[in-house]
This record gives sequence, structure tokens and C-alpha cells, in this order.
Amino acid sequence: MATVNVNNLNALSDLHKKPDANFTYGTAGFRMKAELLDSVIFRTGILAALRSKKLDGKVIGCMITASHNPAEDNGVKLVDPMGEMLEGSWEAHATALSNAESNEHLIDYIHSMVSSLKIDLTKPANVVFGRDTRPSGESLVAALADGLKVLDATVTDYGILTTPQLHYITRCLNTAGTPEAYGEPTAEGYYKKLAAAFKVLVEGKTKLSALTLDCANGVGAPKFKEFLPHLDDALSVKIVNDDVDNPSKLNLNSGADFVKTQQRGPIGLKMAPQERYASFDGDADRLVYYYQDDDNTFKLLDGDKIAGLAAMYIIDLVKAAGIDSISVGVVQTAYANGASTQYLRNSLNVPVSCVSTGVKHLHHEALKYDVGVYFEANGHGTVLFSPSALKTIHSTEGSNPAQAVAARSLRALSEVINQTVGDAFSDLLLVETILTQRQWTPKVWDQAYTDLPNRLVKVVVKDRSIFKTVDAERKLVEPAGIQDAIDAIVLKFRDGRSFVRPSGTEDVVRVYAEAATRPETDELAYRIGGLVFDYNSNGSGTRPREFL
Ligand code: 16G
Ligand code: MG
Repeated sequence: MATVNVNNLNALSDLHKKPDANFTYGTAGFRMKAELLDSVIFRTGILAALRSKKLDGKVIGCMITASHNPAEDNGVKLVDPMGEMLEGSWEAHATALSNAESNEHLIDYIHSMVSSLKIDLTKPANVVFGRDTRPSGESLVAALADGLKVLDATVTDYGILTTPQLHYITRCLNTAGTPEAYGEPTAEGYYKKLAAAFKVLVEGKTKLSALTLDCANGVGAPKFKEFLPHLDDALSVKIVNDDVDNPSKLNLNSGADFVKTQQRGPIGLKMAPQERYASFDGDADRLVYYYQDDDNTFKLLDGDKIAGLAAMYIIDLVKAAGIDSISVGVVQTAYANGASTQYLRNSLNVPVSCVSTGVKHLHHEALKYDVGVYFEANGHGTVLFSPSALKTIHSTEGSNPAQAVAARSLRALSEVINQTVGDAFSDLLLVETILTQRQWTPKVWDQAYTDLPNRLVKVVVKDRSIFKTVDAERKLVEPAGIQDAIDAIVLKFRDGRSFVRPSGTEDVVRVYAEAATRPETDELAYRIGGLVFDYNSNGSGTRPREFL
């Protein structure tokens, strides 16, 4: 059995010593202050090479980004061959490698993986990587490259990219020359594919007024500027918050996360009534829309609204093409607004599943439908077309011109939508397609249903690990008795719904509440927040004042 070249590993690993810290590969990979990441990223390079060898030299992607986090943070996540997130069982290996205390421990763990997973070290390793605009990205890429040298991986540095672009490129590289070939494995290839499909989708329709696009001062700005010329004027976009030269501005008072959590537009953006606005997050895998109503109120069109719009449109197209044997389903999390779930089930008559937070859970569930629409309320999502649905769509010519047009639109839709992961560029083109096709203003889109007021509260507790959930995070089984207490409170509120879950990315417990009116929602959220705090404060800390 081949072994790791220990001298090589020691020499390289000494350049990337582990600090005194504990690391976890979580829902979004490793993510923390950039200054702590050097050894983690070096070791992630080793893991990427092992993963590639395990998969017979298939290309693995590695993205250095911290998404919507502040500029001083960074992170890394791995992309599996078809462009999906790293297989769940390997997350524990990532965590273990990152925490090995010495070079000897590191080598031991690598060898234990090699033997338990039957990895043939003589196989080639192929890894591609990219990064967002964070200044720390450059030195972290160097650490990654060193990690990749440990097992002699063949690497390609794609430079600065959005996260979904790297997912796309990974899939293209692994499918090239096969019947599943996904496209040209370059940013340019990605732009061409999306633009060509979008032009088909809006052909002959009157162009809408310009969309104002907030890029959170992140990688979406330079990349969307590169993309726009490919659209040949099929879409007017005015880009704001595009200052990537001032790193401190990244995600600051702008971007999809800010807009969704603050329920307001980016600071400094002057909004005009009934115009369309959209925000990306810092690595352009999340998208939210919004507008200002005639009475100047701010209206958010979040991931739930995008899912509703997309499902409505796809169901209509499938019917119009005469292929309604294709099943369409929607996947949400517990954070989906109750009104959106009602709309999907009762007005669109589509099956809706609820899964735990985190893209991998949604993606997995969406694969069960012919066409699976999945979105988190925070704007992360996509639409997956199954191989059999694609086959049907591609073989349908339609028995009349209307059917033929609908089938053509479905084909283009499957090309415009990134099949690997939620992609803000793709999702934006999807929304713009539907609004253009229907000639809808954001207000017309918004009229599908009215969101129930909702409130998200963070509770700082002593130990969030004591909170254990079941039923797609909608119920707590531990601590014992707390769920009964929550249920008793919720019962007192009209249209009340609330759930409590430990965050996967922050050391807090999150409380979500919705009810018929804003005051009732706030009261519900704060009462449950207080309950959670009382269960786990152990007398320490101060009970937040708003907790009733
Ligand atoms: C991660 C997830 C995101 C989820 C969020 C929840 C991915 C790529 N990202 O950012 O989908 O909404 O975690 O965070 O899966 P929380 O556990 O702190 O609430
Ligand atoms: Mg993101």
C-alpha cells in the first residue's frame, strides 16, 4: 500500500501550524476569523486530494469564502464532483484533520482514512479552487496550494469567482465528453450558457424597467459586470454597492442577509415606489427582491416568494407543454412563512416538504421530484430537473405551436437555472424571466399571498447543545418538558407558530415566531425567547429585557 511522503508532509505542515483552537466543518464548511484559518485550509487541501483519489481522480472543488460574514472572516468548503456539497460523512474527516494536534497525529489520521475508506494513494488527485474578494483570500489560497502538494494533486486556480460559478465549473469538468456534459468549464462558459438560455426565455417580450441590484460590495459585483455584456441588452440592471476595493464595506449595511434580517433596503439606497430591487450576498449564492409600495412601506420578496413564483410558472409551463405527468414539488424549511406553505399547498396544489436547515438537506429532498423547487426563506435555493424530466422535456415537440413554445421555454429554463447549487445570478434570471413573461410589477408578484408577520430572536445560552430537535427542527425533544411549555404559549396566539433550534453557525439558540399581527408575533417571540433563556441560563447572564 502506498503511504504518504512523511518528509514532504512535515516540511509543508510546519509552514501551517495549528493554532490553539477547535474547528468544526459545519453546514457551510469551515468559517471563522481569517487569521485562524491558515492550518485549516492547508489541511482542507489534503482532504480535497484524498477525496479526489477516493473518487478515482474526479475533480473536487474548493471555495474560499465566508459568504455574508463580515470582511475579517473567511472560510472554505468543498464541492463534490457533480457540483454538490461535500458528502456528509466526510464532514467528520474534515473536522478531525483540522483538529490534529501535531504532524504525527495528522499523518496517523490520513493513514486511518486511507485504510478505512480504501483510498488508493497511487490514483491521481484533481482539485480546482476559487475565492471571493476578501483580502485574506490570497494568502489562504497559498495555504491550500501547499496542502494540495502533500499528495501531489493536479490543481487549477480559477482566481476570483462566485461560489456557484465554482460549483458549475466542477460539474463541467467532471461531465466533459459524457452525455451529461454540463458546459464549458470557465466563467466565460457559464456566462454564455446562462445568457443564451435567458435570451430564449424573454424573446419577443417587452423589456421591463431597470432592476437595481445591490451586490453587497462583494464578488457578485465584478462578476455580474462581466456577465452583463453577454445579455446583449436583454435585461437592464443598475448595479449598486459594487465597491470591492474597500474590503471593510463587504456585506456592510447591504446584501441579501442584511435586507432579509433587517427587513429594509440597503442603507443609502433611495427607493422609488413600484420599482424592482434585488440583493446578492457576499458570494452571490443568495438572492432576495424587494420594492417600496405606494404608501412607502418596504416589501420583501424573499426565498419563499421566489419559490412560489417559480413553482407557479413551472406548473403552468408543464401544463401548457402538455406534459403534466411531470411532478413538481417544493422543499422548504421551518423558516418558510406559514402563508407561503398555505399558498403552495392550497392555491398551487403542489406537494411541499419541510426539511432541516442547510442546503444539503433541501437539495437532497428536492431530488425526489421530477422538478424540485427548493428555497430557504433567506434566499438560497434553486430548481432541480431530474434526468427523466429532462428527457421528457427534450423529447417533447408539442402537438401545436403553443405546446412547442412552452416546451422550448422549459428547456431553456433548465439551462438558465444552475442545477448544482443555489445561484443568485441564475435565480435572478429566473425571476426576471417570469416577470417579463407575465409583464408583472413586483407588487403583482407579491399579491400571490400576504406573509404572516414574523420575528427571529437570538437567545444566548450557556450550552446550546442541550437543545435537541426532531421533525425537521420544528419540535424540541430536549430539554424535557420545554416543547409542552412552548405549545401551551403558542396556543394562545391566532395563527401562532413558533419553533426553537440551536444555530449551526453561531453560538446561539434561534427562536422563530409568526402570528396574525405584528404585536402578537413580537409577544410570542419574546415569550418563547424568555422560556428558552430560563431553561438554560443556570442563573448566569442577564435575561434580555425584551423577554416578557
Ligand atoms: C448555513 C447554510 C444555510 C443556512 C444557514 C443557517 C449552506 C450552504 N448554508 O449558512 O443554508 O440557512 O447555515 O444558519 O448550507 P444557522 O444554523 O446559524 O441558523
Ligand atoms: Mg452565501
